[in-house]
Amino acid sequence: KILVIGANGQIGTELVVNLRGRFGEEAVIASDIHASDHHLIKDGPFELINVLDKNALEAVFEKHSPTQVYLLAAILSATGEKHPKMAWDLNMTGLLNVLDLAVKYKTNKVFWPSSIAVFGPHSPRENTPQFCIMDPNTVYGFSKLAGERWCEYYYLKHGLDVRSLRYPGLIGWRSDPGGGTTDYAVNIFHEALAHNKYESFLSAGTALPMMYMHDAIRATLELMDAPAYKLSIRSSYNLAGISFTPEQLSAEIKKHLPGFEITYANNDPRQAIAESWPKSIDDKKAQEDWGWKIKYDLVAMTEDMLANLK
Ligand code: VAH
Repeated sequence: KILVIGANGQIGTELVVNLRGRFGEEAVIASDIHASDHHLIKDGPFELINVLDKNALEAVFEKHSPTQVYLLAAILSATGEKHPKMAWDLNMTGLLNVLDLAVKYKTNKVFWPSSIAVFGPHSPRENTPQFCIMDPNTVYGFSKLAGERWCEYYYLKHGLDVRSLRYPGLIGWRSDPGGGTTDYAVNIFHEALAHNKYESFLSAGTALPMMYMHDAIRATLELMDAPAYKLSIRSSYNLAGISFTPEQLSAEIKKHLPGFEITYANNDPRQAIAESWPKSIDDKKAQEDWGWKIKYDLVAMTEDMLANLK
């Protein structure tokens, strides 16, 4: 059995759909703090879980003895700045509860997402390497950095096979993002199709590392399938996708929707968050260790998003 915690989220929904497609619906238990209303999820096995309620979480481990656990529950960058203590508590205590129970119940493999948000203003901003100065200044960012340290610690001290990816901003059509700084790159498609215009909360030239959801899910499953001896990173792997600005994304959308107009808000708090992050990532380690290779570029992603959202 595979347990996906945070199944109602942007990544969790996609993971449940893909894992059920691969292992069968009954083998994948979706869970979240609220019941799911997503048409692709709601009919399969589901458990209500609050990752902060360790006893209730343990009861689910007891009941299902999951062989794999994917922990996607988290508060993202923008929301985390509005509720810093809640973000720290959910992101950290939730992870520690899962790591503890995974050791206790001998879970074979655990997946936990980190983010390019672990880098900060003094990290190199172009082709940011796997190892460098990391001074994240968002609660989300340093909760993910601390989480990476805990994951490596549980691997080294308890032999727990926990694996992680530093996701870029993720863009998909099946599920909506929530509370992130990169969400503009999803919202823009919905607004373009509905109103032929979009006001971006990030400025025109703000480059960020991004990735199409299909590539992010494939990277996750390829990492989880990789033989353990191949993995030299037990904190979290850099994962590079496409790097683009709101201006470049809107130009690509305009090729399909010629009348589309983008405008730019100013002094949105997410601008400062975006400017503390890398513009592009070096994922040489993922390429070397487990053969990572991106498939979707900006052109292919834009085509596929519009085709599926139309
Ligand atoms: C966020 N989507 O914006 C997340 C992600 C790299 C960005 O961590 O907070």
